[in-house]
Amino acid sequence: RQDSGWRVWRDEDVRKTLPKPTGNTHKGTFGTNLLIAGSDEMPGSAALAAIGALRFGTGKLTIATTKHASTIIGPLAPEATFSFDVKSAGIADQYLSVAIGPGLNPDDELETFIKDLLDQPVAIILDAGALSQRKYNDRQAPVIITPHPGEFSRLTGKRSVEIQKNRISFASQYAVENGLMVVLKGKYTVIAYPDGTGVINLTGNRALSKGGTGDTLTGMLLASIGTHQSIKAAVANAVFIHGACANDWVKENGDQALSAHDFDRLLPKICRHYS
Ligand code: NPW
Ligand code: AMP
Ligand code: MG
Repeated sequence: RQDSGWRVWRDEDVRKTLPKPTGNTHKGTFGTNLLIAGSDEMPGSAALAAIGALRFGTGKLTIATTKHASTIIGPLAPEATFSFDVKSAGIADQYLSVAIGPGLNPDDELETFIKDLLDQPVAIILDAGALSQRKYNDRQAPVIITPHPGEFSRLTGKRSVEIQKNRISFASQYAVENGLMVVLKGKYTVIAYPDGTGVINLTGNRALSKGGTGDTLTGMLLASIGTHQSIKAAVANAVFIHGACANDWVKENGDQALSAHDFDRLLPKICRHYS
């Protein structure tokens, strides 16, 4: 309902807010984005996030990962550069936005790194291994968390079934209390903003219920922040277009065969459709 500050994010919202080509741009116009993702065991998570970022408009992408993972990611995303010793200090001088978590082990070392990262004045997207219970002290730069209901259950201590019955109210409460944006994934992804407003996304379908599709969304969000004027629209449009790709896919292929790496082909078509 409009008066509650919540509404559906519609086709016309996307058409209105998706960035239009302007002026004489160069690869640095939209900043360099940093993806901290992937491990020896899960190199694909970083590759799939990289595909999301590169196909959703990132100018330059650096991936902080392991050397082994880089040999797998490189051939799948040759546009990306690598960092093997990323430090949180000074990150805001080098990067426009940071996404962290896909394929990372949620251990103490990672938690310490994230605490330091949260002190830096840079937009941060936290997903997968980077989602844990923690305090978010006052920050000016945005934080976006992207849990599926299982991860949101770990963050809130609430049961998944309870979360699914109260998706909007639980996501909104968490967003307001912690001063961040919550992208609560699943059928009808809920996007809660820290001011208590939010949008509901209706695109997407069960073809997305496959390992890796969330990693691709994280990469898209990373790119989206750099190309949009409004961070609210940036988040909503990434979620909308991600789902719209799956809707387009099922029209011709049904819902069984979609794989996360199909976004490499789907994103150019769907971005063009909405721009
Ligand atoms: P269940 O199974 O329904 O009982 P995890 P993950 C629950 C990386 N990946 N509604 C589910 O409960 C990621 O980036 C790497 C309700 C289960 O308990 C992460 O770093 C890939 N519950 C890491 O793997 C491709 C739901 O949550 C738990 C739910 C782990 O991520 C795959 C599962 O969540 C993957 O992306 C829902 N809609 N969805 C690669 N190729 O490298 C999930 N749950 O334990 O956080 O596992 O999401 O697979
Ligand atoms: P993750 O669980 O992190 O891999 O993320 C899965 C992605 O697929 C999220 O963007 C979900 O919103 C999306 N997704 C999974 N299942 C469905 C579904 N049944 N309908 C719509 N979107 C879905
Ligand atoms: Mg995930």
